[in-house]
Amino acid sequence: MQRGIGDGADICLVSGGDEIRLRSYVNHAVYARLHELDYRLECGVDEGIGTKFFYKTSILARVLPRYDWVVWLDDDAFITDFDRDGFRQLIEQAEADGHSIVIAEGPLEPNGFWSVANTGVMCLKRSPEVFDLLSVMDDSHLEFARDWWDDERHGTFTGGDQDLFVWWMETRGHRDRVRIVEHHALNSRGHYYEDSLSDAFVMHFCGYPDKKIGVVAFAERFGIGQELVPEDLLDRFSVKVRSPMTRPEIAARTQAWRWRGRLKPYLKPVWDKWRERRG
Ligand SMILES: [Mn+2]
Repeated sequence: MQRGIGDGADICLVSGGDEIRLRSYVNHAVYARLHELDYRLECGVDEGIGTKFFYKTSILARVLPRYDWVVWLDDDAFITDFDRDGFRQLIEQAEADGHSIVIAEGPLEPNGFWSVANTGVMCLKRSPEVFDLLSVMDDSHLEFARDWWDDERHGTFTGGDQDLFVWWMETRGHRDRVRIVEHHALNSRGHYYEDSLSDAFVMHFCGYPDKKIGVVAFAERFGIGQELVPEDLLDRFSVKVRSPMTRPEIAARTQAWRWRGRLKPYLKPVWDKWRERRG
């Protein structure tokens, strides 16, 4: 039986990659239970994957046929506003407006990175457009995207699925199927949070050299556990293991993080040169 949009069963949150490295799966699962969405954590290993970004393609190609909509969440994206029924609202709006994809702008990062859209979080409808998108999300199409890319217009080229998304949207005639929302609505960054976890819907830890300590530092800033899930919801959904990173590990990683910060001005020119040579 085909169920209607809005009763929960046909929207699935999906995350994964080739390893479990952060506590985000608890964050995602609790949110999904609370808002009656399905949730899948998938391992994307498959034949012919050259770049780690494309585990995402492999996962989405398997999961999308099973639902009306899937919400992709990178493993470094954590929901911070549990009261907000944000995915469902965006999807209902998209259905009303004839959109097949809802994605957020890639807002300016402290390191100067930005992009037209950020593929760390996106709502995707089971539709011909989205299957077409998945068909170009692989290593073999990256050189087309790179040749076409204009830093001034499109932002930072990252060498992955995000660039392919922008290239696909702008060149394959699907721009009118895509809604690009403002970052607070779907996919934000730490420096855009002021004093509350509900300042934005999802916090995406992109660009952190040590994501684990990035999450812990953000959690401590807001006096919440390492899952970024409110205590009453951890209780309600029977989460037994909480904030597993120990004090000594936090101290050691924080120290390493500080050293990296101190060395960065010296290492950056070397890194830039290496990237340049790589093209
Ligand atoms: Mn990410």
